[in-house]
Amino acid sequence: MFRKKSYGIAVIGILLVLVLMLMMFGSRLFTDIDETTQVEKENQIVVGVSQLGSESGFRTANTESVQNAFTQENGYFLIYNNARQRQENQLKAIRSFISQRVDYIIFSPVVETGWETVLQEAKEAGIPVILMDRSVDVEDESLYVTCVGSDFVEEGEKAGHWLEQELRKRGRTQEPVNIVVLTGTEGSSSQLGRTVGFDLVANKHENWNILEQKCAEFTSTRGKEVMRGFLSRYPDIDVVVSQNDDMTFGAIEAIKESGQTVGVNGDIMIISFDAVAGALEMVADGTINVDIECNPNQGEYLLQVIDMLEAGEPVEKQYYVKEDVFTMENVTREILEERSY
Ligand code: GYE
Repeated sequence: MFRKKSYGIAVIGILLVLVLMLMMFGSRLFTDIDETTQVEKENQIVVGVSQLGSESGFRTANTESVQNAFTQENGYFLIYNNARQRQENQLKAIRSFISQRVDYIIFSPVVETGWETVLQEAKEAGIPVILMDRSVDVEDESLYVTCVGSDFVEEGEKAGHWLEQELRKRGRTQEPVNIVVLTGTEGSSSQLGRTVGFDLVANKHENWNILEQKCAEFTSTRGKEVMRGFLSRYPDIDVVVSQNDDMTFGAIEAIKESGQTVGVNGDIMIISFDAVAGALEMVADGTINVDIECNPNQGEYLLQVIDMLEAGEPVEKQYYVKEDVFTMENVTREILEERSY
């Protein structure tokens, strides 16, 4: 009896100890998981990205590049906003990033002017701002940390230099050459820079007549409309300079519908910018004479810049991405197959 009783008490005792242990370790276990998630969150770098819109193939690729870079696996928490071409939407997005106290703000400004106030607000909140693709026109350059993008003036010059060489080859250095220009979003860095760059070369040639420059908003639909207008006003256009591929696609449609031909063996030479996959195919088959590349893969560069800032290293005020010039001569099958955008 006595032995049985003590046996029963021992079992109850062991059970009690077990329950107690489970409670202790169990709760420790849960606390640990909670703490780990908390710590993980705290370790993530929160980045607010204000993209200007989704007007072009370049833009889609640029957005993808950013989204592929700022992933949870890379240690980031990305808050992404698409401003649909409106500066006021970008201002709103940036202000919301500030109120959420993000660690970094990255944005691609739709136009260059009108950013002082919001950038000042970001600065006062101690949030570093990184510009992507396009730049801003501000007196106080300390309002942003750095800019990762393209040298648009150089891109414009590359277009001019290609035309110089081509006209020399064709022996057309004296007779008039009629040029129309489809420009991108007015006041954007890419429109301003490409215009300045091309004009720098054009001004050296008395026989180059720029008949008209007109904004087609970097979109295919507007490109077609504006090109139709050019064709109705000018019967003998020799060259179309189109500041991006999307406008070029529209412009080529308009030219073909008018009964004229384009490209290497056509009536009208086509100079384009961006070099997205669809346009490179057209370079390869001679529809587009030359495409000045604008590299949208900026996510990797932005990661590097933030790594440097996190390590307390100094960064430069401007980083230019690597870019090429494509003509029928250098667009290989390999390049076409590798093109991811
Ligand atoms: O060329 C165009 C776009 O700013 C470089 O914007 C960018 C331009 C690009 O939408 O396609």
